[in-house]
Amino acid sequence: MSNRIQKFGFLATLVLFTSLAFAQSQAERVQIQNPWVRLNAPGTQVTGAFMLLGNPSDKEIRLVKAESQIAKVTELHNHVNEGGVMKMRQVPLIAVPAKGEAALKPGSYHVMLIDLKAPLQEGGTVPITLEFEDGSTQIVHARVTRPTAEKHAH
Ligand SMILES: [Cu+2]
Repeated sequence: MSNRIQKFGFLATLVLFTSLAFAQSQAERVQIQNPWVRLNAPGTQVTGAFMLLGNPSDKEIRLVKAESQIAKVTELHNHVNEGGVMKMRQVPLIAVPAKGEAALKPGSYHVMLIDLKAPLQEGGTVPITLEFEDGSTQIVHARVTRPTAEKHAH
């Protein structure tokens, strides 16, 4: 076998493995548990959405965008501690590590829903479209839930 054919065989194998690794989109690989939206406080037009993002695959998944028809603006946020004061910051992405998970929860990462177009109904669901780094999307239906005492204020 000539050197050239060996090289071709190696490259073909490489391409095969690469295409297998990318066969599933990030939206197909992510596993979403318990999506919920905080019932917004009376008189406010902003709230947060929370969920657990699981990644059973061996490649990182990156959530890069969220959209919802119920809000004019939807952003990805985190809470950061600035000199002892917790503040919200917009983040460009939320990474879900390979064989790991990312928790969107009060006081941490969340989907921020700004300028709500209609009042939320407790027990109802809100559709949120999640977009991942590869452009794939998944719609989650987040349950509108009244915040309890331990889910401290936004
Ligand atoms: Cu926020």
